[in-house]
Amino acid sequence: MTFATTHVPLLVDDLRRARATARLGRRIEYFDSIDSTNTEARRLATAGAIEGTVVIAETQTKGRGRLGRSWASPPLRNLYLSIVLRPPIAVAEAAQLTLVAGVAVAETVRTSAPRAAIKWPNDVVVAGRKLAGILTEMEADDDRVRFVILGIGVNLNAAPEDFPEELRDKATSLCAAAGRTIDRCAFADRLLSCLDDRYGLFLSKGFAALRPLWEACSSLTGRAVEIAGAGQRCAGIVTGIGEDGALILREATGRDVRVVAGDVTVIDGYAVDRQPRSAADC
Ligand code: BT5
Repeated sequence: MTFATTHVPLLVDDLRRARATARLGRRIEYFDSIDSTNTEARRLATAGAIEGTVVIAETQTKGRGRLGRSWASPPLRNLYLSIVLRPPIAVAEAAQLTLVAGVAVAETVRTSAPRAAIKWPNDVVVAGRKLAGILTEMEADDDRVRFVILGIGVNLNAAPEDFPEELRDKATSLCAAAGRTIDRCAFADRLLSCLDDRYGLFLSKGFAALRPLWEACSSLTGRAVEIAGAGQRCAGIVTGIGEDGALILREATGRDVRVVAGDVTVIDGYAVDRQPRSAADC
């Protein structure tokens, strides 16, 4: 695979035109460089930004993952965006938006890389290497969500040497998986369209309606895993996902446990090589 050596800025005005009448992307704020698109989107949301406001940057100096981890953001190669959502849902349902976004990212990536799959809760991987990550942050009034910031990072045209040394054998890009350079503007438009559709389904019918789509993209069902999170560790075979988005594990004792957050390690290796079970229709 030969990676492009020159990279040009995203054609944001084309993206703005394409998204002008859509729910997600009707306002797009674009930055050459920013600390974190999630931080900027949160600032805009606090100041009253409408649902569907999108922040995109060519690079981030403090791109964030979960739990204070960092997100490598080499300039001009990839997609770093955050979306302001104002769903009329309870706080307990907000984590399901990570799964909704996972479906949209996986379905969009699969149009170029059919082997891509979701690794619960917030990764999209190809053959065990991370191609995309999702960071969902929330503000609430009592039990109701005030806004959610959905941050999505997708490695599109990064070559291995664009990543820090320690990520080179863990990360991949869509360019590497698909064997061709990816048009970042067209990808962003397709991703936002797909997410708009899946988010609409979530709002009208709840996560239960998205569950089959999520299951069709999951890399974990049937696999032996270990999950560490919230100070505890459990292990078992993944049997699926609940209607509330919890991962369901069957322990060696035969008992089913529901896991709502954590980091998954696949015990039987990473040979994820599945064809999609349902065609992406975005
Ligand atoms: C995530 O966290 O995967 C969420 C990443 C969200 C990034 C987006 S970019 C736009 C928006 N603005 C932000 O500031 N963030 C969001 P987590 O599951 O905690 O995974 C973080 C781990 O992924 C790191 O500790 C690394 O091991 C790995 N990693 C970091 N950068 C990566 C990259 N570019 N590609 C693949 N893996 C990466």
